[in-house]
Amino acid sequence: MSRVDIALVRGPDANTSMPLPPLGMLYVAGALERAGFRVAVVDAPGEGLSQASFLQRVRMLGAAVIGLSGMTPMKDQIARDAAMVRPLTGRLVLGGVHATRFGAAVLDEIPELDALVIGEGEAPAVALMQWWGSNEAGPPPAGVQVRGRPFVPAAVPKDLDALARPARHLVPHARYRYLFQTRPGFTTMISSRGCPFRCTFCDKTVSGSPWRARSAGDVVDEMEQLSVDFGVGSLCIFDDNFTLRRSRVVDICEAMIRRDLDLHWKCEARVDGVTPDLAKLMARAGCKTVAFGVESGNQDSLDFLRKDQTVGQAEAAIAACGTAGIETVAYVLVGIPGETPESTLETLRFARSAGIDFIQFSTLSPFPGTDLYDLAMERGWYAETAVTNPVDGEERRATLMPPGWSEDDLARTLRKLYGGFYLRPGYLAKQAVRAHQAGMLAPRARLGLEVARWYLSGRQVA
Ligand code: B12
Ligand code: SF4
Repeated sequence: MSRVDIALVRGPDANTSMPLPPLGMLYVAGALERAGFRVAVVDAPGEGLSQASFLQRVRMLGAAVIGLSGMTPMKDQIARDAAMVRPLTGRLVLGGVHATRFGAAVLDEIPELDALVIGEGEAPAVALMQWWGSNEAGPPPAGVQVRGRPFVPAAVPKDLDALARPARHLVPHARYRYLFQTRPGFTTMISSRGCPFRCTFCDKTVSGSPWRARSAGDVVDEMEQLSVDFGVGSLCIFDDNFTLRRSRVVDICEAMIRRDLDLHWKCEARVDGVTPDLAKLMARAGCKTVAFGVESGNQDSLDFLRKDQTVGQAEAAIAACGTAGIETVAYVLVGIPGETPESTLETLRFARSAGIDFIQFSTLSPFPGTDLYDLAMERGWYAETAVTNPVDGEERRATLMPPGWSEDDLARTLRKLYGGFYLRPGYLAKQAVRAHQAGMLAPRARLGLEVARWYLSGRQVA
């Protein structure tokens, strides 16, 4: 008899030096446990397992079903993992972004798979296990794609408070680390799903446009549980749009202050979502870092990307955080149509003067299902290049290659931007003092080392 009903597994990944908890899988694991299934999670990158010990662990579990997850850029790894674990189980299912975007085609691409879970996976995964348990009586459940059978999409969960919490007890969560972690004991969480904005490059395959949020009470209950039961001191909230409803952010922060939660946290936000008052309150509630999708310091580029935001809003949000004592991270895109390698350096000037603490410059990736991808295909601007940034998890990535740019231009511009932003004596001194005052010298030095290693390796320059 199998020791577990289902094992959700992530195979070794040589490109990920600092893996984060597999949150999507942990949500699915929580739902399966609640439904009475015996579940295990084997996270090779998180546990630092070699391929041999990963396979040994999975074999020992004797799982009737194995579940895999994956994003499109990792599709080769998904296929590798599927081939590796196939002999160790009776059934193999894939969920996550890649399965959701490409549906039945993935079953052709990866013959080892028996089924796909499309979209948010909690309810469909439970229904699939029950369907397999019933010897496939009736049609496949909603949200499940099986070879040669009709597919019916599952309804997206509207009441996120009703979901089981991620089954964090199934992974060695004390081992996870994050570049922007500010204290020992790190994990991630999600307080809302979806985003109503329409940025051309954004892949909303899984959670789509309708924004669904957990109540402030449920979010803060989970935070309290993380702090008390898991010893979490530093938390990253990975919502697409955490600050969309201001009153909910206010309620979350006030409840954190009232309950005296001693948590440091980071969130991702739009630049139109953080005002000076809100930043002050977030700082009082333990917010240490906000990452903004700044994208560009050029308004025409923002309009091209349909960001529905202005350069002025970015300046104001960054200033509001700075005044409140919150560090800012800006995500900035390189190779936007209409910009040239020279004009992109204007964004560098903007970034330096706006007082941003950290920047992640990335090339624009056209993902299937986005408007940018359709445009790239129509105009012949789609390419795959080795131009990555210091924190990219890929060796090659889908890259927009508009007129006026070559792979070499992108690589050189990225290096100039990173060097121009980070290698400033005044900036480095200021950051060192701030990090020291905040007791964050070690984590910040780690971040600096990652960037320096990438910069000095010169691997971007053709
Ligand atoms: C947090 C995050 C990260 C984190 C952590 C990833 C992780 N280990 O979990 C970090 C920062 C490391 C990261 C890195 C990257 N990311 Co990322 N990331 C996200 C983000 C913001 C949230 C993911 C999340 O936790 N969602 C919440 C959970 C609940 O949803 P979920 O993961 O989709 O899981 C649900 C379903 O998919 C399904 N499911 C998932 N797995 C499984 C497995 C089974 C068996 C079943 C049944 C169901 C199932 O059920 C889950 C519960 O409903 C998403 C945007 C988004 N909103 O999804 C982008 C996103 C997934 N990332 C993206 C990309 C491109 C990347 C990178 C490739 C970027 C880069 N160039 O390096 C790297 C890849 C790193 C790697 N090797 O994995 C893209 C994916 C695009 C695509 N078509 O694949 C997204 C969609 C961002 C975007 N809008 O463009 N990412
Ligand atoms: S980039 Fe951000 S604001 Fe734009 S659609 Fe995606 S999640 Fe929403």
